[in-house]
Amino acid sequence: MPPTPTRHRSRTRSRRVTTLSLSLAGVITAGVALLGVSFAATTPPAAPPAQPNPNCTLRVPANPLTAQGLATPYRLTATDPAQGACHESNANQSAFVQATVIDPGTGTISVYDPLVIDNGSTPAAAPVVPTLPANAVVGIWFGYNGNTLTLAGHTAAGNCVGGVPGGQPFGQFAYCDAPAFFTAADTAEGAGRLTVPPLGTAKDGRPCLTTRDFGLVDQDQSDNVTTEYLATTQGTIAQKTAKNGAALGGGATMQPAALLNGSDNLLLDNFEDPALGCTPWTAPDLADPGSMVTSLALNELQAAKFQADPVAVVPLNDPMVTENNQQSRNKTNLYRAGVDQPALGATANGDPAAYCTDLATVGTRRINLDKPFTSVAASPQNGQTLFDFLTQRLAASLTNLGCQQAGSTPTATPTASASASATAVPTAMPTSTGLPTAMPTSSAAPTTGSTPTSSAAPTTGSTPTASAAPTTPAGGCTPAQLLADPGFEAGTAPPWQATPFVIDNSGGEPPHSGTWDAWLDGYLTPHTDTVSQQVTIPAGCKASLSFWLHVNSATPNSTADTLTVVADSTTLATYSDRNSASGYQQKTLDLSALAGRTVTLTFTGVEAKGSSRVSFVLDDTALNVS
Ligand SMILES: [Ca+2]
Ligand SMILES: [Ca+2]
Repeated sequence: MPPTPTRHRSRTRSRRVTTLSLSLAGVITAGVALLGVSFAATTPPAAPPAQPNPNCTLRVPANPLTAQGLATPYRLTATDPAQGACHESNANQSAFVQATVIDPGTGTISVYDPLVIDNGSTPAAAPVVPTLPANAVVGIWFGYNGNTLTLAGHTAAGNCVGGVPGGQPFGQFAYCDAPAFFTAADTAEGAGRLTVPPLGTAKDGRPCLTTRDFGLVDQDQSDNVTTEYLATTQGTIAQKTAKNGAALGGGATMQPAALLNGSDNLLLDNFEDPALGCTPWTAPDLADPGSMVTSLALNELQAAKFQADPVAVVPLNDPMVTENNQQSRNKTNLYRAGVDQPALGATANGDPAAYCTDLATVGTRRINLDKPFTSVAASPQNGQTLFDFLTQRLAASLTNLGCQQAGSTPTATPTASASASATAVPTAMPTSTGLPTAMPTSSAAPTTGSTPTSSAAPTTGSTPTASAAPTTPAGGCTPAQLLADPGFEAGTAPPWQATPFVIDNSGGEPPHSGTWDAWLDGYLTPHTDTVSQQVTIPAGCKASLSFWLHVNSATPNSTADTLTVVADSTTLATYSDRNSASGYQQKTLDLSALAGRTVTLTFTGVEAKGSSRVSFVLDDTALNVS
């Protein structure tokens, strides 16, 4: 894909979104500021600049894969000192290191989080020297709260990879000897020495999430780590251990919260799992006896073994694997090798459009499915529910991945859907505090008048006119279209009555025209959605109900999942998986027998199997009388 100005802008923006939304920077900086005021008289902390240098370099110590190397602090410096200093205690600049260790003889896995300190400083407490098993295989992963972390120092000794040699770094991510770790883990598992624990079942009845579930991933999946550090108000850093927590005296000299790395892994292990009643896989912390901790490597091992289709693996348009905003197969494969993902091939081919489609459909529906749990759960963003956080993160990811340009799903009207999704995504963003049900009502309204009226009228006009013209009832009937908001462009109910998330502008299932459609089901779990409207059909009229239907089923030969059209209790039509098609098809039903009655028209979508996904999507309805 050739680079475009839009892609360049989105790349920059994606970094900001990732950092801002996931780093907990707000929480921590607020706390630092408070303490800074309280202790200003005695301990003047170096106030972080308003715009801290977002690009820092981490110096890898000697022999990084040995016990002594793990216990030697990594040193943070500015990549370009002219852009300002880098301070590990500044939550916007913090870099994080996480090692995971396997004993190939026993298959035992443990975790060790090496320390990061400012270059030229000393740790708040000396790192614990871990005891490693004989022949231990050590993988190291990095995360970063700024934009671009560059590795320097003894990178060759650690087989460290931060990007294509001589090219741009991945950004917030790097690793040392990760492929060797995963190979050793796979070998141990194959030999029965290592058992990867199953995912368990979430409160929503679905398997617990993994870092390769489209319900969790964002534009740069499988990035960053779950490492936490303790920081003093003087800016010195220590490993987060029980001993250090006690020895350093708690609140008196410590920053009030640990330094955290905004990451997909942290989101999964610390927020999604607790909200959904799931438990992340943990292993002993070699720096903190008795403590069990999570790690990126554990997450990826579990995802590799248990994530069901569709499996999210790093796509070619992930901003961390592009090079000068161009896709790079080499860089994509390097990244994937560091997180135990298959190289590009016939499967897992990195197709941006497929990734966009799965993110928009599977991702949207899982987030909606989990709303009862995530809307009452904490998120990494202070004052924001987990549901709101996930909704905005998904919308930003679709934008940052250029999913509109990629054309996520073939539709009858590609131009309309492209512009529709483009407007839909940013609209959802500003609703940070409000409940998501209210989402883009206001901004969607202007579209309503123009688009649906003009586009819906001609389409629907043709069919009924032909049949109605020859026989005008003797009593006379004023021709009219009776349904309110026939293209769902109001973006809300009423005039339609609908179950949650049916009236949708996520672009996950693109509309037939305009920005909105009625998207029933698509949850990959047994689920029923309805959308209905009451209408009075005048006596003496012939009546014709038409609508555009898109059925998207993973099992197109099945008849288990159904969409029924009912007028009060009279079933007018039933569709099923067998009506699957790549785009919309217009359906027309004769309602003349209902003349003189007031009835409620109800579309009911039943996702019955739950073992395979089905979506029924409606748009541009019309009830024409004549
Ligand atoms: Ca990410
Ligand atoms: Ca529409």
